[in-house]
Amino acid sequence: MTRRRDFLIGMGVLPLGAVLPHVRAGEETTRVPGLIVRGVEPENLEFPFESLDRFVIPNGRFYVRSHFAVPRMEASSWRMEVAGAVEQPFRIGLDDLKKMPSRTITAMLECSGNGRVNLVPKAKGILWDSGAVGNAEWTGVPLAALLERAGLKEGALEVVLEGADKGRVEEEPKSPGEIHFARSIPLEKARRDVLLAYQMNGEDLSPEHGAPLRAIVPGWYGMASIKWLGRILVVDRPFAGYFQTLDYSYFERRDGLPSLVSTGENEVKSQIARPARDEAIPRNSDYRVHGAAWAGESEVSRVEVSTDGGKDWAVAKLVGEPIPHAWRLWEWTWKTPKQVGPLIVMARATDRRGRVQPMKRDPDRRNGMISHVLPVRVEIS
Ligand SMILES: Nc1nc2c(c(=O)[nH]1)N[C@H]1C(S)=C(S)[C@@H](COP(=O)(O)O)O[C@H]1N2
Ligand SMILES: [Mo]
Repeated sequence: MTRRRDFLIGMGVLPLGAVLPHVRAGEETTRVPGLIVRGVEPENLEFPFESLDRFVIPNGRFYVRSHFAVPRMEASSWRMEVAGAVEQPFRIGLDDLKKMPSRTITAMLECSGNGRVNLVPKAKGILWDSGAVGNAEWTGVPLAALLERAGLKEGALEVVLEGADKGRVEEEPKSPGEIHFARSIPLEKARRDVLLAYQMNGEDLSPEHGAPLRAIVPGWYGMASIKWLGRILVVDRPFAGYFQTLDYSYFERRDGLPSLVSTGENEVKSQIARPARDEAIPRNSDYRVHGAAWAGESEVSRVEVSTDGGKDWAVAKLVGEPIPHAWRLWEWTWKTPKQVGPLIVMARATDRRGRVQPMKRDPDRRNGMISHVLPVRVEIS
């Protein structure tokens, strides 16, 4: 019955007692055991973050965020176009891409809406809890190699990555009819560390994660990592597409003037896996508080934990070595109090740039970039 509860709560739109068309109550879908269903068409799946137990999330447990239906593409006939402000536009297939020198990186992806369920008042979009985030190994070809081959024209400014998926946004603000999911990245970032990946954790990309080819834009929120790549377009003026302006954007104040900016780099953030919300914790014992932290293009330098609502903070242990653009697991042993009753546990991360996770939500971020410290209520028993 827990699965059914997950569906109902996850969908947020179904009245209690309603049953999804092809998902029967109490039944796990064959494709998604262990993931929380947040949407069926298109399919959106959340990783239950309290189950975090390793550095790399296996493919079958990695969250899925798709705006439109998964485009059906045969890897053998798939071709990607490289065009725009380039000297030599070309099309390339998967076999030729795989002949190019490959690179493997570890990088985390976090959806800009991760944690949205915590926002008050309720914000627009899928009400993710803390599991629209994951860390994986990606293998593919650096975007720089394709740009090099195409040759950039004078004035090239940004690189637009376009997915083969398409559809209409029906609610306001409506899309101009049917559109592809597309985003741009500044040329400098595109050349420095964007990977065009055909493998995830050593396996061919699965359809829901962007087969046959997707971008990985390390250190940036997930929306930049375009799946099902169909076209790479070099442009000589800023791209202002739907998912770059009307969606996935926030207000930045310059000289007191709020100005809309496209969402880019990840904020510094830590998340607690355990204790889970409302977990009962034995009194007067050793308890392992643990989770993961990340810092976009910077590096996590410290994670602290508070068990008294934010008065005192203890420094947690960062596990392993830092890997650029990957998340960092952390842990801390809590000597739990003798006294029973409710308590608030919190974690906060700091990065090498000196950015600290804020205690309060900044409403200028609209419905995304949710990185403030979130309290986890537990029961000492
Ligand atoms: N073509 C395409 N690419 C996309 C999306 C999409 O809907 N279409 N969603 C983006 C968003 S918002 C996120 S958070 C990541 C999620 O990647 P994943 O589904 O592999 O976890 O993909 C991004 N790339
Ligand atoms: Mo996202």
